[in-house]
Amino acid sequence: SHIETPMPPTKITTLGRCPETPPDLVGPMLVEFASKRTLDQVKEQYGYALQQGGRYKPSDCIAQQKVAIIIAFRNRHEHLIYWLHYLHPILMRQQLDYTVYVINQDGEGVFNRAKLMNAGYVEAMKEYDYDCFVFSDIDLVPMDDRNLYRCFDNPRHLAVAMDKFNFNLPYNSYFGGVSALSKSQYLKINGFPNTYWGWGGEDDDIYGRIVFRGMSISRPDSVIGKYRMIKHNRDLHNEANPENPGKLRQTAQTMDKDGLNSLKYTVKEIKKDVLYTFINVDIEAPI
Ligand code: UDH
Ligand code: NGS
Repeated sequence: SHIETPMPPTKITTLGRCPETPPDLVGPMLVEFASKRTLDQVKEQYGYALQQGGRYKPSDCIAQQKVAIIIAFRNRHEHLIYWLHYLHPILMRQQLDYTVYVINQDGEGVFNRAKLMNAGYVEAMKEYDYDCFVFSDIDLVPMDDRNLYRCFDNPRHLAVAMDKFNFNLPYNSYFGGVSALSKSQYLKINGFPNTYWGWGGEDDDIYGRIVFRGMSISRPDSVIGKYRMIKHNRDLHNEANPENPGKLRQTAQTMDKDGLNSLKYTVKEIKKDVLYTFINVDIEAPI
């Protein structure tokens, strides 16, 4: 027999969408890398507001966008602490529904920033239906929280005024440091190239892909787009690769076969820290 049990009354709270302009932004901020910080201090300060894996969403409104922050990483733990210390409160004030993904290159082979970013995109998409992907270097901290870590009508370049370039672009087509692409913008360019091993050129290739697909670059102005970079020496196994600059003449031809559709890597470990999701990947790097 079938008995109808009446549903108990449920309290319905409907959240509205967060405003287009987040209300609690402060504008210009002091950013310095002289104070020593520990991961535990950062956890104590911001851990309470986060879900496992460095995940946040505003409690009082529905975020405008679901954003995966993807960082290509290896052996930069001190930089990671500064990045988390500065970025978590900024991203919270920006009222984003976000997760921080640290994509670690396994082993000592030649580094490949763009391929790690591609792996980060695929892994993030397995977890949640993100609308927007912000690709960031670990050593770049924005100096103004009005520089929104979200996506725009065209691919967005965020790091437009870095201290090391005297708060200017080094050249007009520069697309390095920090950028944001929506899922559809990213798919339109077949993701990033997988074949730029070592330092240099992958950001210029991405710029080319965007232009060849008829899109343009969106940017904040050079006041809002200021960044500080943590000073560091050149890493081991990430030497400038003399093969890379020449590849840029071929981007229009290579972009259809080198990218998301040719990506091969294996996940070795996924660790959910309070402050970030750590994904260790083998990207088949040459020694
Ligand atoms: N990255 C790592 N580990 C590495 C290499 C690169 O995590 O071993 C990541 C990290 O997110 C970094 C990004 O890749 O921010 C870009 O690499 P990079 O910082 O080496 O590039 P950048 O152009 O520096 O900033 C190049 C060397 C500059 C030497 C200057 C000496 N004064
Ligand atoms: C260009 C590189 C870019 C790099 C930019 C800034 O020459 O990848 O310099 O470099 N392009 C090539 O190598 C083809 S920086 O001044 O930060 O060392 O982002």
